[in-house]
Amino acid sequence: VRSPSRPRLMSLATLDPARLADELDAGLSSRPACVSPKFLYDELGSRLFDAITALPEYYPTRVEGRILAAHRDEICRALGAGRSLIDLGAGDCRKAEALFGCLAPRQYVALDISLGYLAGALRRLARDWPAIDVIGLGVDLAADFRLPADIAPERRLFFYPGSSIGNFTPEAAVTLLARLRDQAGDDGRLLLGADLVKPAPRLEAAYDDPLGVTAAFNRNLLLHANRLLGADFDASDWRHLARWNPQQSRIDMYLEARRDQEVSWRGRSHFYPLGTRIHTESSHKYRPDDLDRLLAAAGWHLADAWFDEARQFAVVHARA
Ligand code: AVI
Repeated sequence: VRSPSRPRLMSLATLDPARLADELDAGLSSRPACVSPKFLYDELGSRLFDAITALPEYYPTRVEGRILAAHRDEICRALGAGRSLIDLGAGDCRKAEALFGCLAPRQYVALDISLGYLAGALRRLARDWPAIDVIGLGVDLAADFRLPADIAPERRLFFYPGSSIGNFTPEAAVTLLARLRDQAGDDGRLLLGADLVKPAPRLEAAYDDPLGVTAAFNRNLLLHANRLLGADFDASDWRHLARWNPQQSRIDMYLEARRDQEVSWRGRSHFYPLGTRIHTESSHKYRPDDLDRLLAAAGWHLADAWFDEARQFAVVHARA
């Protein structure tokens, strides 16, 4: 018999450390250097991201929370109770938990690349919500993954809040959403949060805060690389940059070398001249019509959309 205070934790093969290390090695060795934003999320990275969500300049989490709170009953009516709630990039699981009361999920499946960080949040949830079957799954959402058989195949609700879909290129976002559609079943649903286009100064301030929390989040990727690859990056030698890219409708984040430097890992030395940039993340911002097209391209049907008054952020509901 499963103890209610013990969530089940599993990891999919896509989280294999050797495979992740090879991918990071390739990204840091290429010129221009470019790595997947998933490498921002080791345990410390997840904590730093939590701190970002509390910053006055970082509006997405707060605005999305307000939309979810203001339309909670309508959202829950549209989705229907008793589903398997599958939370992508769950982090501290707070956003999903805010919907537990009205969605009454029979199963809660939290997916995250940082399983260690997730485990603490899930232990608390399993204790506080003993009627819900709580499962934690370590997954690389950028990989081709399939949900394990433990997850109920019917009445699935994929919850992807926070505009994390924006951290994928539009093409990769369609691939991920289509993968979800494929595993949703005929009665599956998607509740997706997406950040909307707004003036550049507002966006750049959200990604380059005066306390330097986002800078620490970005630089922590180098500490993660030191651990994963046995590299010897000195994080203080790298400057955080966040720039609005109007052609691609996205914020681009970089680490820029403050001086010429040699960094070694896996028995090889890599030269980064002063000013070299490592592209660490893009955060795409959408227009409401783009979202409609994105969902349709992935085989989903847009059913509802909720916005804040200033139309800064959207929460959309799609049916399979
Ligand atoms: C997780 N993701 C939606 C965040 C974003 O806004 O793109 C990550 C982030 N990067 C810098 N600040 C926050």
